[in-house]
Amino acid sequence: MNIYFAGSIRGGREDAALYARIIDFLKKFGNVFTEHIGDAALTDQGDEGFTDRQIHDRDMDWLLASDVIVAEVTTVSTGVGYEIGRAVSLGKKVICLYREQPGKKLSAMIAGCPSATLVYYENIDELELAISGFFYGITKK
Ligand code: 6IA
Repeated sequence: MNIYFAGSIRGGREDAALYARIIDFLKKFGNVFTEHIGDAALTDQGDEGFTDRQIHDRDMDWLLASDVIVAEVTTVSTGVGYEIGRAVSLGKKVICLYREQPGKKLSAMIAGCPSATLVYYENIDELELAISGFFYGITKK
């Protein structure tokens, strides 16, 4: 099972430590292409030594090679939204993870997308349970 984890980079790195925990957990279920997204050293300003075009093309190759896209969508990110849209149109299995924020609402384009599974969670235990349930559901089919 190849897994693409999507989380905010230029949208803001407030949840980087949480991404790292999710990525660690996802490794129980398969190979995670995008481990760098949990890297605390990756800021919203760095460039990793790649051009934007190289980043885009590499990520699209990984997305194409993935069976499942897991997106943490609490921090608003144009790139994550784009990846979800591309994944849905490629017919990939998509799960979006969202922590409710006071005074903020998840984009209707994600909350209203019938092709993506949406999980609202409050803590890591709920998150891990939901991820396990999702993978159990797709592997027993
Ligand atoms: O719009 P955002 O930057 O928040 O988009 C984040 C999403 O786009 C992530 O899920 C990644 O898969 C992808 N992405 C965006 N930038 C990068 C990147 N380095 N490396 C890998 N994936 C990326 C760019 C470093 C940046 C700080 C300039």
